[in-house]
Amino acid sequence: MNAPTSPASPRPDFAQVPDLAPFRARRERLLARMQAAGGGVAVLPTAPERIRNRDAHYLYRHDSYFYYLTAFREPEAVVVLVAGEQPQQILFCREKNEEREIWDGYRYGPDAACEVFGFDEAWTIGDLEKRLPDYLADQPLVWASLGYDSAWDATVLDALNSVRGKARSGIVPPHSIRDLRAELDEMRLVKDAAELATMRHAAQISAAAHCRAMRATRPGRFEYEIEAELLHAFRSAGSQAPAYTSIVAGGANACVLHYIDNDHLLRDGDLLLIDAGCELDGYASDITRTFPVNGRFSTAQREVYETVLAAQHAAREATRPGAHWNAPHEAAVKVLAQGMIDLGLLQGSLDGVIESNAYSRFYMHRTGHWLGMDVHDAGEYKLGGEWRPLAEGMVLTIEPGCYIRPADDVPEHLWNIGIRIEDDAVVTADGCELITADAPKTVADIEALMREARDG
Ligand SMILES: [Mn+2]
Repeated sequence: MNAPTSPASPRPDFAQVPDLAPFRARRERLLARMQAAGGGVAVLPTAPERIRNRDAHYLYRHDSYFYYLTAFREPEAVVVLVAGEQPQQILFCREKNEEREIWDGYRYGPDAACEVFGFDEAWTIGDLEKRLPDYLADQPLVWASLGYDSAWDATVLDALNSVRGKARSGIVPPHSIRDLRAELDEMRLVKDAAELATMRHAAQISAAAHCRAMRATRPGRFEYEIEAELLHAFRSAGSQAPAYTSIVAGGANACVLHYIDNDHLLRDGDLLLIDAGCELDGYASDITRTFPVNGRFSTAQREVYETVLAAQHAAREATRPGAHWNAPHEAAVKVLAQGMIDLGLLQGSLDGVIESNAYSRFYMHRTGHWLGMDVHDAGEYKLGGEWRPLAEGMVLTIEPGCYIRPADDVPEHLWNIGIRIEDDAVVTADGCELITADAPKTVADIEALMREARDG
């Protein structure tokens, strides 16, 4: 590649540009889907930069849909894909600007971006408003995602109106707007080989981070110290950022499902629940482990833990091609509900506590979600009113839990026990593979790892 380089700042390592073949293949597949649905033009922007406070920005994160099709990570970019007899792939991006590059670093500019990322044409983002109507002229459909960003909605509608304004010169404007996200959601649901490779790598980094956190945990440390161990493991392995804010919840904090303060002291005799995963090259991982701060489960903690672990096993067994989306959840609920009866948390029959939803007092979330570029990834869970069947290449989490808040009718020895066990599963030809299995989760494996860390 002979991309022009700026004297102002070096071009990024080639390693930062991934293998582009899968991205091209996705653009081709989208164009084929559009063509089959009537043709037209797809327009898709990346995410805007966001101010955190005053003139400090949040760490920039590209839009997942945009990255999926382009591999391009700079802000201020739009991709235009024209279906039909002569398909066209066009990128709009920031222009070269040596002054800005001194402050903010390298930017490709249209010429280099066009060549490196494999587009037919590329233009500066400032040309978008001027050029977009030309791409829409005489096209039957516009494929766009509206309603998420009013500035983008206005850009698309202004372009459409501009084409409508030329009707008297014989130009035919698009007659309708289709939902681009719906099309991409279906594509994103089944991961290709490149995506699975990245997700496996992300999962391994996160599993290693959970091991590091277990080794570092002991009474007297603070939750944020353990969070720092996770962040160290993520970043030092090349992950760009956590995929979501890490939950490091000791003792009663584990019963707050989205606890992220992470500022409490870890006490002898408490459990520590960690829900944390890294993002690697645009893909999320999502692991939860729960373990004793002092390295040894108490009898009560172990009883609840084994119930959640058995529920996870049942959900995993129910995760295979052809099974419907809700099957793993139903399997987990069955085991958890029976466990709650056996523990004395609930009274009545198994069928009774499931039908009445009584179990949801202690298990109030679902057993999983799609996982991919977004931690709660794109994709419908139902099709035509029915839970959709699982298929090879889909990726989901399996994360049953049990959260016991103090109450008069709850046995006191179980108070403040909060447990979740979460792995990332790839649906395979005949079942599923847990790609986060390197993080220990049996009582014996967790206690062995923590003993080893303590005794050196
Ligand atoms: Mn999750």
